[in-house]
This record gives sequence, structure tokens and C-alpha cells, in this order.
Amino acid sequence: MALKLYYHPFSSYCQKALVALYENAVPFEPHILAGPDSPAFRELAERWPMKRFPMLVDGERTVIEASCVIEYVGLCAPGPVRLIPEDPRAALEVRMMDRFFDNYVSTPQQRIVTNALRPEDARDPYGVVEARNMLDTAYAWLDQVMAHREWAAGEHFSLADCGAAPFLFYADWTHPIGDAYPNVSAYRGRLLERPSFARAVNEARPYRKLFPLGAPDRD
Ligand SMILES: N[C@@H](CCC(=O)N[C@@H](CS)C(=O)NCC(=O)O)C(=O)O
Repeated sequence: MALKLYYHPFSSYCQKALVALYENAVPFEPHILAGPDSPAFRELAERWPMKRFPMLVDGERTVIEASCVIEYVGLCAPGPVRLIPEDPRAALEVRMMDRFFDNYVSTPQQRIVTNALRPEDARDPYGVVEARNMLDTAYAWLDQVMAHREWAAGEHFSLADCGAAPFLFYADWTHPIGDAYPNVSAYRGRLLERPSFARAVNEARPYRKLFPLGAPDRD
């Protein structure tokens, strides 16, 4: 039975899962979340009341959270690119970097974007300042880590890079990395050249007008 992925091509967490699927050419049935009235969205809401995506369905089993979707795909459709190393200590480094990108790059980036989508009188400028400070701290920390690494957890592309790719992509649009963090910029460039992520970026191109801060004319 085919794996069903409920997703939107422009969503960063969905791209995280897509990169993993594309890395190993895992076949799946696409269920595009084309707005809250679409059949795919209704099914998402039935299976997962938080209505967050991506969501993977394998027969009776529902898998939520992009990291868990990637772990699940690695178990049920393992391919040549092993996204979570077999060695538990190496796997811990991968999961630690995966948490870093979710919590300290994606979370503040989404906070800034969500704020821009709110009505003017419900905005939270202090929250945006906090989010921008967190991104600066994250970039500075990551710049030191990436000084000696090709990929987030070392020499092999992993789960952590699946999330880093879309999160740094959109973080740079939201709060530019600039020249201050050359190792982060170079890493973002390597991620953009990775065929799995390049494919996800291309598939999302038609939706750039949805970016509330205005998508820059690059990438
Ligand atoms: N912790 C979730 C986060 C998923 C998430 O926030 N997805 C966004 C799209 S990038 C979403 O569902 N947004 C819709 C909403 O917030 O209602 C994961 O790791 O998958």
C-alpha cells in the first residue's frame, strides 16, 4: 500500500519531509492541502486535530511531526541514503541538530511570519524582536559548528539537513544571514544545490507570492 503524504509544497516542515522522500526516491501518493475546504485538509483535520502538516498515512497508521515522518520512512522504506545513522552516538548528534533547527531556527522564523499575517492590532512587536534575537544567536552558534562540517551532523547528509534546508532557506528571507556568518551562508548554499532540496524549492516556486514578508528575487 502506498504511503500517503498530506502536505503543501510551500510549507517548510513539508519540504523537510519531502527532502527525505526524494533523497531515497521513496514512492508516495501526494495529497496536496489546497486550502481548508479541500478533501485533503478535511482528512488531515479528522486524523490530526492540531491540523499541522505534514502528515503521513500508511494504511491505518497516521504519523505526525516531520522528524517522525522521516524516521518512519527510514524504517518502512529504507534506501541507500541513511538519514539516521545506525551508531546510537552518531544518531544522537543528528537528532540534537534536528532539534536545534526546529526549535531555534524554524520556531523564531515562523513567529515573525505569523506575526505579519495577523491583523495590525493583534501584532506582537516585542515577540518579533525576541525572535530576531534568537535567530541571531542561532546563526552565530551554527556558524561555529559549520566551520568544520559539510553537513549539519558531520560528513553525511542526515535528518538534520532535511530540516536545515527549508528552515535556513526561509530564515534568510525573513532575517538575512548576511556576511556575518559565512559558514552558515555557505552551508545554505550547499543545501540549495542538493538535488532533493532543489526539487522541493522548484516545486514551491509557484507559491512564492504567499510569503507575507515578500519573497526576495533570488534563490
Ligand atoms: N512540529 C510540527 C510543525 C508543523 C508545522 O508547524 N507545519 C506548518 C506548516 S510549515 C503548519 O502546519 N501550519 C499550519 C498552522 O499552523 O495552522 C512538525 O515538526 O511537523
